Amino acid sequence: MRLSQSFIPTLKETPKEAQITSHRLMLRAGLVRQTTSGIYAWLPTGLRVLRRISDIIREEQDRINAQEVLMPTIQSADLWRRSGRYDAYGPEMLRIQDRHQRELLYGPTNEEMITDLFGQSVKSYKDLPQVLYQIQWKFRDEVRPRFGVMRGREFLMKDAYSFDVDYASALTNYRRMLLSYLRIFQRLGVRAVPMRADTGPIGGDLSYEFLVLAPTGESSVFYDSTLEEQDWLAEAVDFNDPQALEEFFNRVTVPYAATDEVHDVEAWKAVPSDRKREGRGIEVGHIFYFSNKYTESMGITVSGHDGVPFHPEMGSYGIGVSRLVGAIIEAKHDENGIIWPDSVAPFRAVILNLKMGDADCDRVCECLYTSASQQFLYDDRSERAGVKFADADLMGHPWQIVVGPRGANAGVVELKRRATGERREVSVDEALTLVMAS
Ligand code: P5A
Repeated sequence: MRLSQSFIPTLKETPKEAQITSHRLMLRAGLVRQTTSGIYAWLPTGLRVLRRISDIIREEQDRINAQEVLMPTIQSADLWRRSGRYDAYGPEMLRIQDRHQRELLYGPTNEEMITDLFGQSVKSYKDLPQVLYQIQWKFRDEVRPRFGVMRGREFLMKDAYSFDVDYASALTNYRRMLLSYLRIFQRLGVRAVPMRADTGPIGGDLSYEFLVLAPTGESSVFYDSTLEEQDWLAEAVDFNDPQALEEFFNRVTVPYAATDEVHDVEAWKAVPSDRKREGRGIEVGHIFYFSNKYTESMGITVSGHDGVPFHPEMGSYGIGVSRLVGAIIEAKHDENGIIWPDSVAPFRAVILNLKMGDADCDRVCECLYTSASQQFLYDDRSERAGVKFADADLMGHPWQIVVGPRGANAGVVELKRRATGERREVSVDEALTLVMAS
């Protein structure tokens, strides 16, 4: 994309309404704009990040054989009356009436809808297990929307739902999902620690939250530092082997880690003091096992191997996709701006033309740009070098390819790595190879 023609409205001033770094940087880098309280429009760069996060989530969910669906955002109130949650959900639910005075709502989550869809189509234990997921907008009329996309009212969630014949197989799906989540967050370039948590309005009796550690997080957390050091991608756990999953789950969830809501002071005492970590975290994922809470209340049965109907066991598994954009920035920034991990960056690199109109600069830049124009941002504005450097740091592209007249004449560019600040002079070809390999 050519910056001179793009819609990336960066701001020089720090917006007054933004209280935390990620919110400030998202507005300044032109990723989002608020349209009304707690509701955001995603501009081209922000949308690219949202898509890259979604793509990684999809790959990892597909890997464990979860199947993608897309459910509507608008749901009928009757569906929620069947589970008994219509009244229980309270003022966080946005309730709507259509022209025929039928009661509808903007879905805050989809347990009811997926349970109903499942019940319409699955009649026998032979069709189990099933794991379905979607990436779809949700609405929760939060009392205090704040911190930008971190606690919005409309937000993008990946929500998955599992259906199983019995407790043992439900637990296997739950553990599989936990492993999938650990892989997802690591691929997104952040450390998310799994912690025992409260279940809230979703219900059930087994629940883990995934928290990105950051001082601006809304949750207080207590955890054993060994959890920070794991390389989950290096784990060769076979997703299809229930025993391997159980062994893995036990290994991961034994070290102490809990949010303040379920903090166990006695268990905390047993953690060696040099490994005790207390701090704050941003909840980026939450997984639940709730047995047959929804299948039972909504009257959904399938026939068992003995012919006797039963209510399938369920779990649900959420990731805050739009919140993650904020959480990644909270974890990855410096005083100059965002530092995107390669895996989610909106562009692989920015090309900085330090002297627009100089024949050598223009030629080298065009040559670089046309080699992968969809993945590069080309700063072809007639701005001072200082402005271009500042904007590049603010926007956080993993690489900056700096093209000045003297170097360009000799076929040389300066390559800067945003995360480390390291700079080196390389040939145009070498620059391309390094950038494309990361
Ligand atoms: C799990 C999937 C659920 O709703 N039902 C379907 C379950 N869980 S949850 O914990 O309530 O939400 C899942 C994740 O969504 C993100 N999230 C939010 N993100 C931005 N703004 C909000 N107001 C908001 N509320 C929840 C969180 O990351 C949460 O873990």
